Amino acid sequence: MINTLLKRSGAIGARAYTNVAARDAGAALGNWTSSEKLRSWVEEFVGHMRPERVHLCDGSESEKEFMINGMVRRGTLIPLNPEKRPGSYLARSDVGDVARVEENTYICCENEADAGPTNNWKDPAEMKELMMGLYDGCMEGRTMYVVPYSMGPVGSPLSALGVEITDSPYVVQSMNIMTRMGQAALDQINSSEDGSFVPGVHSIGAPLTDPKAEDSPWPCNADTKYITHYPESRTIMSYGSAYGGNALLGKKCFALRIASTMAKEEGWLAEHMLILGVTNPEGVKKYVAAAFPSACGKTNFAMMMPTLPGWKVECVGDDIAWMRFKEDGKLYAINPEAGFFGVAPGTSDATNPMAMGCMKENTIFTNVAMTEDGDVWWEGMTKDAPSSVSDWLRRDWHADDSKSPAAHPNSRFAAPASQCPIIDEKWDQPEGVPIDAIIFGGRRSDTIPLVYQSRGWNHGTFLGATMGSEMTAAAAGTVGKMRSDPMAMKPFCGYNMADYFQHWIDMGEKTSEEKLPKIFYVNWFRKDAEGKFMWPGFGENSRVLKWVFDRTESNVGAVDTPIGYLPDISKGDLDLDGLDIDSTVVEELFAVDKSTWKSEAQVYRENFKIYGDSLPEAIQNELDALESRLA
Ligand code: GTP
Ligand code: SPV
Ligand code: MN
Repeated sequence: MINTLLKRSGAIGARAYTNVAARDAGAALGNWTSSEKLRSWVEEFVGHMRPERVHLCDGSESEKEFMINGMVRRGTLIPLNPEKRPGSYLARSDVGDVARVEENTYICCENEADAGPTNNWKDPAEMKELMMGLYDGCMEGRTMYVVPYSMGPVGSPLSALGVEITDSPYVVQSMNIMTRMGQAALDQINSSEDGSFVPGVHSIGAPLTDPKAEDSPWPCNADTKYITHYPESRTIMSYGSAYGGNALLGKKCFALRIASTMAKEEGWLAEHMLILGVTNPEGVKKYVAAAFPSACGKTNFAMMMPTLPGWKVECVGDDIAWMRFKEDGKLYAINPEAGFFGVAPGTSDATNPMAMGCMKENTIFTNVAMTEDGDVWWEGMTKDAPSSVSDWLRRDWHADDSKSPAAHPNSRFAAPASQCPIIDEKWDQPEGVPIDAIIFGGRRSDTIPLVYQSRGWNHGTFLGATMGSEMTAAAAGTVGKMRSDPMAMKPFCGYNMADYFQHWIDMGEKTSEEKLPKIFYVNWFRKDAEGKFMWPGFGENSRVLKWVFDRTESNVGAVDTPIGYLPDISKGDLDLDGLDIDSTVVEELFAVDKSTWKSEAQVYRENFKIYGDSLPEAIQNELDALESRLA
């Protein structure tokens, strides 16, 4: 107890955290936490996973320094040139561990039907047994880190607490960037009545049984990976991977899969959405949330530099939104994360200067290339590639005879949100921001227009439910393959997708029509016959955002089409001033061809078949109505 008091008052010099031999873990835990639930849970896994040491995290600078030094010594992190990228490091993963593994991701609830047709399911008891088998002695020779964190501002009624056990120091320091990790979150757990938190167990599955053998810079289990969720007990168990959403359990596992089931029970929304603030030239500000599938433009849209004069975008979050209706009848959103885990390739001063600003310092890069002067590089970062770099596979790479990209297509940067040059003043506020518009969007080379508006909340829910997108490198699988990805939640919904649609319909009944956010659909990724993007995208997307902004107050026109409301280009509804674009291209970007759309609707009908009778009537009605408008 004295120890704890001293630590909190900062009286213990450099070492505020606790790092002890495993046999001393029990006593250390007693000093660290008053939560019986936390203590006994950690003790159980110390006994079972048999780490050599146990490290109880406090999220301090001294802890960060200690852990980073250790990772640099082991070759896990390479310090970047401090004159180019102060406080920043490069990590290069194992080739067998480069993205989320959806095939090995499971929702384990009592009834298979509750996981629904879009999730892998296993009986919770069976899966736990399998996981406990894998966890047996899995941390031998390693340190177990215990990581308390808050998703959302510490103490906000919209936030939630978690604790991750892991044997990856890379995961710990990534969590330090991506969440509010450390003492403040632990204090919340200690003072909450039931010590309530979401327990997440994680191991890379690579015990160091031979003390003489050299450790790999990126230890993981190349063959066996399991990412498992137990919504009924609100717990997470992950094994084998140290990459992104597989391992940083606060992100997809908690803030989406577990949180979506909590949200369903408690009447709120946990969504794969960015949140941005947009101010028009008159100084009116609104907030917008947008769901695009992985690697389909959320980070870019969230930090966009509008090309339209007088317009300003500020960033609240780039990946996840937790949203609730408040007493005033409006929907409020918080970003549960504290950092950005962004896609590197394609990010440049031209496409996303604000993201480039976020990662100027204190950033962990993973699987990008390293330049000769100790900085980072990836495809698309500069117009011309440097003549030679060290690629993500640690090989010499030469621009003039390169057969493969220097950076992995799913290479990423992890940077603190507070470093974003256009971070919104309310991003860290416990009360959240009021949402006026929700935008859905996928990566579609054909059919879907640049932007259109739904006819109302239920139709908007239908647009989300029918979202399709071409797959990206964010998940293991075939890049470019079309798949149904409702609301960008196909890989992240912790329960039956059909019930999730119904939950959205029900949410629309919680407030009056005029207070509900207006729902839109966008597609930046239409391609021409040569396979080139037809719309310039990025900052030019401000033209679309302006139309969305003005539509929320009916300040701009639209034309009523069978699929929804589109800007009437002939009447100038979409501001194309100063944009060098062919009028035939614009026409095509907004064409609603009935026969194409009849086939599109047919695809929706096909995709809905997996839900059988559980597809909500309201959604079925929207499909029927679309087809009759197209007839
Ligand atoms: P996750 O972090 O995986 O959830 O991805 P995300 O949705 O945040 O996607 P991100 O903004 O990182 O963009 C992914 C890729 O799409 C990058 O290579 C971008 O350069 C590219 N991209 C983003 N916006 C646009 C756009 O408006 N037009 C085009 N053509 N490409 C874009
Ligand atoms: C995504 O795939 O949507 C991501 C990256 O945001 S990961 O954290 O790996 O899930
Ligand atoms: Mn994402």
